[in-house]
Amino acid sequence: MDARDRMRRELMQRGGAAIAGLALLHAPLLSRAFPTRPGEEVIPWLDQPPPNPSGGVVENLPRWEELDSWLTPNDKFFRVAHYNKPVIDEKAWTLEITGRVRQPKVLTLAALRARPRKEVIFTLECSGNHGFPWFTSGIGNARWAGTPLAPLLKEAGVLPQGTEVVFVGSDSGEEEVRQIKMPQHFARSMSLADAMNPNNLLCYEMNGAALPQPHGFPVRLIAPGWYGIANVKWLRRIEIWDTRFMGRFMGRDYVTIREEQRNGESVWTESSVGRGLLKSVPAKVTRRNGQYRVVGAAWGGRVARAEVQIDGGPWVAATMDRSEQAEFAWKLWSMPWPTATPGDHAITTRAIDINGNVQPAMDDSRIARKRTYWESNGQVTRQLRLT
Ligand SMILES: Nc1nc2c(c(=O)[nH]1)N[C@H]1C(S)=C(S)[C@@H](COP(=O)(O)O)O[C@H]1N2
Ligand SMILES: [Mo]
Repeated sequence: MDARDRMRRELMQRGGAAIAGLALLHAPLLSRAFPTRPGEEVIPWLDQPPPNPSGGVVENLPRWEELDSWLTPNDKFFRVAHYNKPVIDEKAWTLEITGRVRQPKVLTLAALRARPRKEVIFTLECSGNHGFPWFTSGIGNARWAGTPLAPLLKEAGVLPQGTEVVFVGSDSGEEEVRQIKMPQHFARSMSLADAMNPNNLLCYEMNGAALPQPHGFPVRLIAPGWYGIANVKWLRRIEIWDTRFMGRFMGRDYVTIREEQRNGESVWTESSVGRGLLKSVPAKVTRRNGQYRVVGAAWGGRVARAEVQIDGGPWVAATMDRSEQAEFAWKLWSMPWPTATPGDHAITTRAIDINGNVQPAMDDSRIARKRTYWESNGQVTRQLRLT
């Protein structure tokens, strides 16, 4: 973070008035991608995703064309639930911290709420997003609030042999491994070092409201920078283990299989989905007074800029919306399209991070040689017809 970022963040923390003042002084610098401007109409994409066939596992997918705010309202936020969707009575609920600790803990919601409060604005994307034609908007940005996890783990006193932190949800289903059928709760793990990251929250609030039931009421893990799967909802237990955790969502599902070429040799790798990857999309094309513009989002890593390619032409830098920014939040951007002509068009975008890494093209080996659908951060192309 450089000095200007720091200043911008301080201004943001001081609130909207300071930002509004700054926006007036530096209007061209702080050009806003959002919200929709008066008189602006959205041109719908031609390539609409097919209906969601997931049978309730994935719900509430928005259309990208609807994007008109930096924060996603709770009722517009996508949802994923692999097992049941528990409705939890907060009075009967406790969170247990157990396993390889000196001082196991049982915490009520009131006890968690009484602890220091922290907020983070974090864009949560399902790592399956763009893994299927129907699943292309499994992402949302919210202001999450809760209490930091690290001090609680410290108070519990993780023993020297404790290396793995397992987050267990209240939801459960039946799993079969090596012909053994067993009931299992939804669970994901992190190394102790990753779990101790000061950004991780035991989250009880989403955009100023109590965490909604479908998003994990009363408490979920929020792990900024990680794919959705790490953010365990309906939390029930945190277990400290001295072995690796190998549950379904760590070791079987949410696993990326790739065939890599190393010095002319083919090497197959299997890895567990972890941190979010650099990505962007064209969200919508708008028209006002005959003027077109492309609006989009970029996220997953430390995004520096976004570029837009129309009909296979040159890559053109978009204008980043600097009015609203946060370290773990998507960046919105826009680009005027003065040469728009009637007919069919293809719009592709790519994100570039502060180290110059570029979001891979669909034919990049990282994407083309990937055999599973998770971590699909290849460049997205959308189709459009102008009349
Ligand atoms: N307990 C529990 N937590 C869970 C899941 C789940 O099925 N059960 N799904 C995960 C997945 S795959 C994603 S993408 C995110 C989605 O979070 P959301 O439903 O709040 O959008 O929750 C994660 N946490
Ligand atoms: Mo997910």
